[in-house]
Amino acid sequence: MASPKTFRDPRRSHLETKSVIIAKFRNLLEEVLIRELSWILLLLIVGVILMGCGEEQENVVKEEKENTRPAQEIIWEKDGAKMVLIPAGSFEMGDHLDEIKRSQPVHKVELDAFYIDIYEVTVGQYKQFLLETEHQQPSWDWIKKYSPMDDHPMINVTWYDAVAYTEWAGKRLPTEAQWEYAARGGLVGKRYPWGNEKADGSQCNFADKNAPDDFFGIDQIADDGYRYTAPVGSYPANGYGLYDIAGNVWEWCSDWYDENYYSNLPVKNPQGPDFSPINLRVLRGGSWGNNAPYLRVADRIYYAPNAGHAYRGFRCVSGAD
Ligand SMILES: [Ca+2]
Ligand SMILES: [Ca+2]
Repeated sequence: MASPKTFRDPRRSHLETKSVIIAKFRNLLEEVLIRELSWILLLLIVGVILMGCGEEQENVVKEEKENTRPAQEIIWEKDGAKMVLIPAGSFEMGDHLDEIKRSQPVHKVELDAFYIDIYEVTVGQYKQFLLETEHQQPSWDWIKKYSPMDDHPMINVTWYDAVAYTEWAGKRLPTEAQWEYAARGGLVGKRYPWGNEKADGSQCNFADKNAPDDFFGIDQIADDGYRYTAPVGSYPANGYGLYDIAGNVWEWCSDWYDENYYSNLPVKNPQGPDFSPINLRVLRGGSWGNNAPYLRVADRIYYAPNAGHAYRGFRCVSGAD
């Protein structure tokens, strides 16, 4: 018996061929897509890894930069003084407001960064200096009257006493320019470390209503709470975190005094004149025994370097490197 002849519908055959072609095309497309997607995925993974490494690298560089930056506040090991970093910069030194002849002309000064004591040197710190050296003892009975406790500012120091202390501690007296730059606390052209407001007893210790009656120019209304010196840090700090920069005790600077120096000084890190025609050293900031005009950041007075007084003390600076 003859096998039945297979009939093949030509239309079906055409359809099958078409299906095969579509299937093959789909497979090819899938292969291509998978291959391309794999590449894209691989590239994405590599990108993420590289970005991560970049961030890590950036963080390392950032950390290194931060580690090489000087600390903002330090404790000076020798005398235990807290010091704050005053950033490098420039300012207009001198009197903008009151025509103080000895503080003019106003002139631009540029300074490197430096550290400065946030408090005046205290009686306690000065006692430690005396314990470790053979420096001459002061008259303690007299000092106790004005600065009775260890946390009061050291007084009755001559410029030479102050320099001897800085040499023992490994520091220096501030230059007049450093003192004024630090005293301004970042304010520009203001009268006092806190701004232009009149001293009322809340900002610092000066010759207020508590001062001895025979003092000249006492402010009979202001009340700062102290007849003589106050413990250091009893009033608000200025913009750089410095206390008692105005008032409490006058602060010796390293500079000789010359009334013409402001007309003839270098812009960068001025160190004061080479000598004083009248053999005087600069003091800054006013004291418990002075009225408000002496508290001005631009004002400057001067005394013989061997002249101590109950109004006079100091604070120290150090380089930032
Ligand atoms: Ca006072
Ligand atoms: Ca002071």
